[in-house]
Amino acid sequence: MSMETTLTREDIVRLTERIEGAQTRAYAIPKLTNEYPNMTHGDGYAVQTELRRRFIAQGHRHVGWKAGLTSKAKMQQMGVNVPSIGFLTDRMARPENSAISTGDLVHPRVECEVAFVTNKTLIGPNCTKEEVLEATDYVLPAVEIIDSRFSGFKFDLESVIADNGSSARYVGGGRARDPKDLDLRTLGVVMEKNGEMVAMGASAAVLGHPAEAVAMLVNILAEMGETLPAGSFVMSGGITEAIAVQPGDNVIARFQELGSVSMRFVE
Ligand code: 0L1
Ligand code: MG
Repeated sequence: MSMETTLTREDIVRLTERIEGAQTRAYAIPKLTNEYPNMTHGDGYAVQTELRRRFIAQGHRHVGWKAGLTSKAKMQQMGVNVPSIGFLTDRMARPENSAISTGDLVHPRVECEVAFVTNKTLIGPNCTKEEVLEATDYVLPAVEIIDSRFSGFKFDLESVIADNGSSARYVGGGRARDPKDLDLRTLGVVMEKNGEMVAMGASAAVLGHPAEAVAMLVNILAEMGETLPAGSFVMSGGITEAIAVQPGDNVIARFQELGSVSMRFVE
């Protein structure tokens, strides 16, 4: 992925303010490329980096990263051929079994993911799946609540990257396991909403192996001049399709070998 940028510093600050407003006050905005049709992926990451800088300056703690658009199905749906990454903070985390408010979200949708917690620094640009597994303290099942801030889901990769990969909330749960004791390619996952199965998949949907997605993330970080520190929490990308949720919905994600993660949604 090229990190070439075209926007001026003023434009990056302007777009960051637009995204920050939409995220923190939960309203939809038009995709950024309507106004900046020549925006690049690098410009999207420049906006995302400025957003991260602002949140950290406001006291949010940066705890890790997420890989997004890591399944062929999602890439096809979006018409893109590269995954994306976004940052995760402590303010986005929600406890397992908790009530999650949708009043401060625009278009909440849930997807099942394997999360990794690292215990060694990972450095790109040639990071491999094997290095990721070697640097993983444990994996755990997780649900990401994504929330695209773009009106009518009309977006493109540049806009999604600037919107921090639609990151909004995440919930970890189940059992923490050493990945050496599991076959991470073949984990089956079922998502239920209000007692009905709404999505299912196998972890190989994520670039063939979820650790590949973490390696890809480390390699994108290298292009941004960054590394993945030990102690990072990393969401490796949706195994199932994203399912819309609304107040009153109860969601449970059941992962083979890893246990389940549940939550309910309220106003
Ligand atoms: O987590 C992800 O796969 C990011 C999805 C970004 C696009 C969307 O909001 O559907
Ligand atoms: Mg995701």
